[in-house]
Amino acid sequence: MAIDQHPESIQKNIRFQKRRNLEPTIDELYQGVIQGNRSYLARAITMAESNSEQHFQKAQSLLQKLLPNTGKSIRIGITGVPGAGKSTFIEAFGMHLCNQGFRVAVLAIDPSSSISGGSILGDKTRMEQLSKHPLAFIRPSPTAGKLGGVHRKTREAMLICEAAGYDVILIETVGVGQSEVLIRDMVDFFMLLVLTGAGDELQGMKKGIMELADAVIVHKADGANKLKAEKTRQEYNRILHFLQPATKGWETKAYTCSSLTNEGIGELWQMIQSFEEAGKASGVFEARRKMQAREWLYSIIADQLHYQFYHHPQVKAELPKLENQVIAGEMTVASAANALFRLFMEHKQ
Ligand SMILES: Nc1nc2c(ncn2[C@@H]2O[C@H](COP(=O)(O)OP(=O)(O)OP(=O)(O)O)[C@@H](O)[C@H]2O)c(=O)[nH]1
Ligand SMILES: [Mg+2]
Repeated sequence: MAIDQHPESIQKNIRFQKRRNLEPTIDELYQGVIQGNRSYLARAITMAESNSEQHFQKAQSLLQKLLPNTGKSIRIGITGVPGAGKSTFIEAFGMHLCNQGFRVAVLAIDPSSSISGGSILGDKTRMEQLSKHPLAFIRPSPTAGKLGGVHRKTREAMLICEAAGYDVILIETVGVGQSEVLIRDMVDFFMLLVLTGAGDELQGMKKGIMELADAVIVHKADGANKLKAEKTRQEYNRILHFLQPATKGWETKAYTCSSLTNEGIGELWQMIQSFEEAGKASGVFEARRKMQAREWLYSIIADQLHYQFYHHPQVKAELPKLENQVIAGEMTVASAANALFRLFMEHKQ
């Protein structure tokens, strides 16, 4: 039977079935995302995360269309050493927000994902309730690829979630060096989760990381650990007092909370709301977003240049020889680099 001989509702279904395996158009993705359809949201993010050139172009057209619908959420970054309880905290904090009617998107940045090939973060087992909540959307870390690393992809996923109407974006990243700086550049509010009994650790903790934070959370402040947590909080406050605050006009302080008992979770959300209000009133909030967009542009240019250079056929062919000459002390570093750049410029692709 021809499709137009069926009643209209069935026709629709058949068309849907037929197209189910086809890739949605940019317009379908756009409509789906702004209507908050989770399946389209997930497909749009998958497209932005894809390493295929064709998907990259399509995702860019989609993002361009979505851009006016982005920017309305509060973007919160959460870092801390492995086991600090980041995922458990996101579960408790996210549930607190969802129960107040906020829509919460959870993204993860796993800088090692290009090596391990999978995500160790954003684990749904630690976010059992949240992953089932209709107001929450959880997305594991993308893997790095040739068209930019995990940071570009996470940034774009964040914009797509905003266009889909999510009010709060939580980004989890494991605290191991460089990733904190990169995540700081994409969020409005950045929190560092720490543990108690960190006396020595406190001394050795990199000042740089604490200077990126808008709040230091002494986590797992429950049971026998509660008193210790309070002491640790005071120690952190003493140190923070001497450090440069991350956000102009905002004093970075230490707080305690427990994701098991939920104690302190509500207060943290109130504190973040005060941060947003104060920053919006003073203009600091908007100024940071503008600076982040500007820096993002330069980082994408740098990524692209890096990629183009190292994938340039002549450069690829010559690089090992020149590298050997440099190592053998037969050629200076600068002249080897110059020779490669000449090849890159002369043989434009
Ligand atoms: N007592 C107590 N334990 C907690 C709390 N939050 C997390 N934990 C425990 O700490 C352990 C680590 O928690 P995760 O949430 O997986 O920690 P994480 O920082 O996300 O770890 P990675 O993703 O591996 O970096 C788990 O065994 C949790 O049950 C808390 O508030 N109190
Ligand atoms: Mg985790």
